[in-house]
Amino acid sequence: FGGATAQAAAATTIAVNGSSAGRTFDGIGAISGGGGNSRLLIDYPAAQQSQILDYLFKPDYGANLQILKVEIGGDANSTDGAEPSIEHTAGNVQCNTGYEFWLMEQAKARNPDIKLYGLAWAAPGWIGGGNFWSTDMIDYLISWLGCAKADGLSIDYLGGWNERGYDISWYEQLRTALNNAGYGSTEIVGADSDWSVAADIADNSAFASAVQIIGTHYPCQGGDGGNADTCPGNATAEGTGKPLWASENGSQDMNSGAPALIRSITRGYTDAEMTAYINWPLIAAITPNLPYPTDGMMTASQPWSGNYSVGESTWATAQVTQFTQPGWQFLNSGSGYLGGSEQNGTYVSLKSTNNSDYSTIIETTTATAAQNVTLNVSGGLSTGTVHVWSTDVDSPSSATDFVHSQDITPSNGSYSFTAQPGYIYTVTTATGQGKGAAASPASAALPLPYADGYEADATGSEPKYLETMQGAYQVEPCANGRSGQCVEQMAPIKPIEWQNDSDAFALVGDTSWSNYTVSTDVDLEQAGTAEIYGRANTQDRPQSDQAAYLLRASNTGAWSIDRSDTGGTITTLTSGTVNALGTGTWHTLALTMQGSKISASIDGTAVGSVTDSTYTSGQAGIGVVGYQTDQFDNLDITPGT
Ligand code: 147
Repeated sequence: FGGATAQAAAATTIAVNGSSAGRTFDGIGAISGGGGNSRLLIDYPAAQQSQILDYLFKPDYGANLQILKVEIGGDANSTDGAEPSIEHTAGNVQCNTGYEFWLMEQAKARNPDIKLYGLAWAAPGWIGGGNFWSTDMIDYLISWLGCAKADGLSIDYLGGWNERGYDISWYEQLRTALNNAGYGSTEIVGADSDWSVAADIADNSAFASAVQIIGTHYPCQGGDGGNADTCPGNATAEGTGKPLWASENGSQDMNSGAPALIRSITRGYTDAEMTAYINWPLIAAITPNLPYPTDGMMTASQPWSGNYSVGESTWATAQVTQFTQPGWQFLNSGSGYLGGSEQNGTYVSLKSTNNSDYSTIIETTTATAAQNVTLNVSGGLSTGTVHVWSTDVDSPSSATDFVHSQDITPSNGSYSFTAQPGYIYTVTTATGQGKGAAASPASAALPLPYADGYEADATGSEPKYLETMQGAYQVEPCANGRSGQCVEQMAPIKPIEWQNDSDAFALVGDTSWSNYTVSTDVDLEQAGTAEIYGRANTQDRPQSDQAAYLLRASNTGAWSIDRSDTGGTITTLTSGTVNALGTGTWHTLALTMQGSKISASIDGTAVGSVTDSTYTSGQAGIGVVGYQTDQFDNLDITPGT
């Protein structure tokens, strides 16, 4: 004892050599889609909406995303909702549906260099007679690219079918069709599934020339509950010479998932030569009863209060994106494991296209002790002042997020610093970075009464605050003698699904609502059953697993009060028959929840009542059993006592 008792810290020397080989960096991005996760963002008050978009896209402010991948809506549920198609029925292209074009425009307005990527999860049922891998689907994708183009958006990357494998000849036909339609510069990603596509690309030169990028999902999820301790590479994929992307990864809480996020980026390159990382999802702009309510860069679940929250994932992402650009080059000499062991941490170095600036990103998220890091800069790179930025990503706190902690003057191109465990460090010659300071208002429930006659909503849009879970609910001129605007279920047949089928339904409002009456006018356009939801509570996957009370009413006059559970069962609590409602005429349905009493009325006449105390709070909603194109109007939610 005495003397030098401290254990020598592991030490690493990183050779940041500008002449090193390395792959081209394609960017870090996130996914709006797969699906419905951005839904409430477009309904935010202007000031907070702009702040949220700044945190996501504005350079040198927050996540500074370099790639925005969006869902090409298909009228079917793709995790947290159904995103609307541009073509609910064959031949009727409506470019103004949904929010993804709007979101891409907002991203481009903030960062003209952001890359755009489109991918379908589901598709309208008319396509290919229900066959996704069809010429109809290729034509449909070209229509979607045309809608983007009409908005001034050029789509850099296009995929096939999310996590549903691939059809080689379809991809080849897609390439030809894109070239012929003037989209030769749009690169095709194959196949947004697993690595198996690589073997077919390696074996088949026609397929290889159709697909420009190999995109695989969750390559860094490993077997460790999403902790991304390794990112097993794929030698066949590497051998193709194509860019290799984690074209979806993540599915992590916005705070606790940040260490896995940075490991997936750095280890994605050191272990698997992956040059892009795309996080699922971009944002959780959904109500908290839906699956994955806190995943993404941020949460924004209350357009009525403007409340939002910036996740640690934003700052973990910023540690890479604010210090690089797509087109920079990885330096293999400056990429590896601290102290030679992945457990101590990993690092990657990238140089600018100016061949002078560089950034080295170091993560110590699995380290247990401080380490000494020496960087030796050579090969024509700048030996000027180095700026050190850090985020304590294992113990999130705004005081330790994205801190410019140190400036170092290298001596003969060499310098050292101490890396604490649990951190991300970026050492860089680049400047201009910044940490956004906009602050969210407090959270607050949406007050009752709440009503929507849909007159203020844009025609073709999804009504304010309405979260479509299946099918397509869209504002349209009212039918059958009613003036003004109504909401119509626009998907006339079962879509090509990505997950299971359910009623075509939509939820609205605050999950804390407890005692209230929800009423709506409904016009049955075809024979069948319409429904209203009350106390819509937790939804499990798939969307049919929705806790709620239902009033169902059919054109025949048959009605029931039902309870839908997260196990996916629907139990009839009481039922009866009134005079036929018929089709093409307007009626009013109402469901009242007061304590454990659940009661219903049709056209103002009480029809039934039952006692059930399973669910005590939740949202309202509207729905159709099947895919009738029924209309709804005058949603009215009045508080009980
Ligand atoms: C993804 C879907 O592509 C997303 O739309 C969303 O549903 C997300 C939710 O976690 O799931 O699919 C995954 C596929 C594979 C894994 C995780 C998600 N995986 O292997 O861990």
